[in-house]
Amino acid sequence: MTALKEFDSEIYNLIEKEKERQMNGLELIPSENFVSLAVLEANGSILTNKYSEGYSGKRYYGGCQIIDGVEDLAIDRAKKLFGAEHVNVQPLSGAPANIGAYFAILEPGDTVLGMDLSHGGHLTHGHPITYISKIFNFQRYKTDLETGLIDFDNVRKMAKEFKPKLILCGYSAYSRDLDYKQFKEIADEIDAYTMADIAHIAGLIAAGKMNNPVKEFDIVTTTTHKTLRGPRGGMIMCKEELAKKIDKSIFPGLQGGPHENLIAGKAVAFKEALQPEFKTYAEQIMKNAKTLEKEFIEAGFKLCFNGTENHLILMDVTSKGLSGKEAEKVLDAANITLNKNMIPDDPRSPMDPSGVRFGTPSLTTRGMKEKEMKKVAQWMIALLENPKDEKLIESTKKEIKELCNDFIFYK
Ligand code: DSN
Repeated sequence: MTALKEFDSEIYNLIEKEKERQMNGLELIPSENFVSLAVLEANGSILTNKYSEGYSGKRYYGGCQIIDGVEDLAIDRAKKLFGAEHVNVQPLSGAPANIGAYFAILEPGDTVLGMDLSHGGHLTHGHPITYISKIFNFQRYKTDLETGLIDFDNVRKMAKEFKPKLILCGYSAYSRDLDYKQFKEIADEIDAYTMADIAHIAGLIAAGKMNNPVKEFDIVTTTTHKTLRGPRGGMIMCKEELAKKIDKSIFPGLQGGPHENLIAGKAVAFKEALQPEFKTYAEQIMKNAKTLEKEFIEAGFKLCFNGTENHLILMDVTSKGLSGKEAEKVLDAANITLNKNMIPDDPRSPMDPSGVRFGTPSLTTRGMKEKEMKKVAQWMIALLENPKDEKLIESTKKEIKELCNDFIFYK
C-alpha cells in the first residue's frame, strides 16, 4: 500500500492498526472472516472505476464488455457451487438482497412468515423497527425452547391462520441445521413462496456440510463474506421462472450501479470455495465449533438451541451472573472479540441482552484446530467466571498474543 502510505498516512495507519488488532486477537464474531489476498486484490482493483448498470449484454453504459466477463464468471461459479438455476450477484449486501427478493414477489400489505429476531432471525426478516415491516405484514414464528428446533406444528398452524404469501427461513443466530423439506411442504399446502436466507451458513452449504435449500426453494439469499469467505456483498439465487422478477427488483428497482470490484472478489471467493480444500476448511469450522461447545457445556454454561450443528454458538451468560454486554466487554479487554446477542424470548434489552454469540470461521481460516479451540474456550471460561480480575485479563491477553503469533494470516 505504498501509494496510500505516501498520500494519506492517517488512513494508512488506521488500516495497519486494524490489521494488528485482527492478527493479535481472537476473532469470534461468527459473521466475520478473513479473505484471501487474491480476494483482497480483486476488491481493490481498477474495476472500482466502472459503472455498469444493467446486466451482462444489456447495460446502460458503454465499455462494459470486460465487466460482463467478470459478472458472468461470478454467476457461473455460484451456479456450480450451489446448484442454482439463476443467480444475481449484484446485491450490495444481505439486507438489499432480502429486500430485493421481497419486492420481486410481494405486493404492499402481503403477509410473510419469518423467524422472531430473538430466536435467531434477522432484522430484515420483518422486525418492527425496519421500514419493510411497514410495507409487508410480517408474522413471526419461534423455536421450541426445550428442543431448540423449529416447531413445525406451530409454523403450519400459523401458516394456515395467516396465509402468508412467503415463508421465510435461514437465520443469523441459529446454531442448528434446517429441515427445508418441512418448510416447503407447509408452503405448498397454502401455495406460498419459499425463501431461505443462508447468509451465515453459505460456506458450509457450498462445501456440502449442511442441508442445501437451493433445489427446493424458490429463492435463496446470502451474503458472501461470512462462512463463504468472500468480499462484503450479497447474492440471490432463484428458480428460472423468477429470474426476471429478481433481476428487475435489484436493478432498477432497488439499486443503481453494481460494485464490480466486489463482484470480481465474489468470483474469486467462489473459485476458492470450489476447490477440495474448502470442504476441509468447512469441516474444520464445524469441528472447532463442536470443541467449543463441549468445553462450555462441561463448564456449566447454558447453550441456546441445545448446542451447535454449524459454525456458531449462542450462549446464555446470565447464569454466571453476567449480562451479554458485560461478557462482551471483559472478553474484548483480553482481545477476544464476539458480540452480545439476544437469546430466545430474552427478557433483557437488545443493547444489554442475556447472551453472547460466537463462532469459528475466522480462527479456522488462520489454521487453528481443536487443540487451540480448547485453549480459547478455557481462556473465555476463566474470564467469564472472573470478570473483575485485571491480572487475569492482562495475562490472558499476553497468552493470546503468543498463540496468535503462530497463526498470522496477514503478514
Ligand atoms: N450483521 C450480520 C451478523 O452479524 O449476523 C447479519 O446481517
